[in-house]
Amino acid sequence: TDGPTCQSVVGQDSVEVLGHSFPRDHFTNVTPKVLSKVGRNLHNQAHHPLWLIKERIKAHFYSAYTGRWGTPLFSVHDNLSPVVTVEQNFDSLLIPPDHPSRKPGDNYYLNRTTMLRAHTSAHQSEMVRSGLDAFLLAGDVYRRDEINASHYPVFHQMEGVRLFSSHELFSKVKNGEELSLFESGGRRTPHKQEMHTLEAVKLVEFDLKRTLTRLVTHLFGEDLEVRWVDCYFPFTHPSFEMEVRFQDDWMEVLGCGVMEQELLNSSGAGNKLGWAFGLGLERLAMVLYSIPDIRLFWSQDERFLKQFRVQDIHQPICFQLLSKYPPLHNDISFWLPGSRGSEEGRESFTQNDFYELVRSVGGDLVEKVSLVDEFTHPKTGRRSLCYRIVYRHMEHTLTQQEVRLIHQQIERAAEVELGVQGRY
Ligand code: FA5
Ligand code: MG
Repeated sequence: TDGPTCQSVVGQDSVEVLGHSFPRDHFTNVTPKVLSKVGRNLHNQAHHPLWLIKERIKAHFYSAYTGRWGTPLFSVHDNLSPVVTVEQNFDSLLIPPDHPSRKPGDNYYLNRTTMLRAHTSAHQSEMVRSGLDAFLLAGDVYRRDEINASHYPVFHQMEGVRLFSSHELFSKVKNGEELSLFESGGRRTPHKQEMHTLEAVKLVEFDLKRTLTRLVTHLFGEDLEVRWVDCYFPFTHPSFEMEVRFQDDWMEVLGCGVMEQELLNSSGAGNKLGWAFGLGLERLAMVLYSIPDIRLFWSQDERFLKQFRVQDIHQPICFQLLSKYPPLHNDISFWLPGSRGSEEGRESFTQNDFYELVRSVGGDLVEKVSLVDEFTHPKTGRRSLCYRIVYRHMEHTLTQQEVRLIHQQIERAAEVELGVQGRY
C-alpha cells in the first residue's frame, strides 16, 4: 500500500490479473502457468462437469429450502474475483499471523497483501457483513500442492453458510422460548465454544449434518457410504470432515463446522449462530461421474466435454473414460544446494518449489511426482534426492523421445532455478 503507484508498468515490476495491476515484492510467487487459469471459470462454463455439479447443488438448495413466501432461502454467488486480500483469506477467518497455512510455499501471492484465494471461505466474513443469512458461493481456488490424480493447483470449491437467530433455531422445539443461544461463564469443550449453549450448538450441528447428508444423497442416491470425521479449522468449532467411499477408499469431500462466534461478532451478526461448509467440486464430480484424474477437468477434448452436454441437469450422465494411454516414468536425482542448516537461516530447497517447476515445464503431461529415494553422503553430509516423474498424455500415447525432451528441460531448469546439482 505504501509502494510506488505503478500506472503503466507491465511485466517486470507488476503482475497483471483480470485487468488489474499488482506491484511485485518479495512475496510474489504466482507463475504464468497458474495465472493462465485465472478467468477460465470452469464452474461458469455451461455444461462443463463442474458447472453441472454446481447447478445441481443450486437446484437442490433452491427447492429443498424455501422461505415463508416460497422464495429460495439460499442466495447463490459464483462470480466473485479469486483475487483477495491476505486479510480476507486468513485474518478475517481468525487464522493467526504465524499460522503455517500462510506459507508462501503453499499459496500463490501476488504480493505481500494480495493473493489468489486458497479457499472460498475467504468471502465468509464480507458476505455475512453484507447482511446475508444463507448463501452458497462457488469459485476457483489456488494452492501450491502436491501433484497426483486428486490434487491440482487450481480447483473449485462451493462454500455454504447458514445463520440462525434464536427464534429460527428454537421455534420448532417444544418450549423453545425458554432456550437461549448464548450463556456466560461457559467453557470451551471439544463439543462447543465457550459462549454457546450446548442445546443451541447441538441443533446447529444437527442441521448442518442433515443438510449435507441430504445434499450428497440427492446427488449420489441412497447407496453412497458416508462417514464424519472430527477435525480442526481456526474458523469453526466443532469442526468435521465428510468422507465418501470411492474406489475402495475413503475420500474427503468437504470440511465444515459451527462458525466461530468471534467471526460473526466482527461481521455484524453477533446475535446469531451459524454453520459453514466448504466442499471440493472436483472431488464430488470425480465420485459422481467416475472421473479418475483431476486434470481431465481442464481438457478441451470434445470427447470429454460432449458427454456432459445434457438437456436437463438432472439427466443421468454415463461417463465413458477416454481410453487411458500408457504412462511413462523417468527419475531425476540431484544434490541439494549447500548443506543442511545453511547460514542464511532459510531453507534453500522446498519440495513445493520443485513440484511447481516440474508442473510449469511438464504441464499437464505430468501425472505424478513422488520422492523415491533420499541419500546423505557419509563424508560430505550432502543430501541427494531422487524423484520419480510419471508422464501421461490424456489423448495419445507418449513416446520415450517426447518424454526425454521434457525431462531434460526439467533437469536443466532444476539446476538453474533451484540451484541443485544434477546427478544425471
Ligand atoms: C477448506 O478449504 C475450508 N475452507 C473448508 C471449510 C469451509 C471448513 C467452511 C469449515 C467451514 P480443505 O482445505 O480441507 O478446507 O478443503 C475443503 C475441500 O476442498 C476438501 O474436502 C476437498 O474436497 C477439496 N480440496 C482440498 N484440496 C484440494 C486439492 N488440492 N484438489 C482438489 N480438491 C481439493
Ligand atoms: Mg481438508
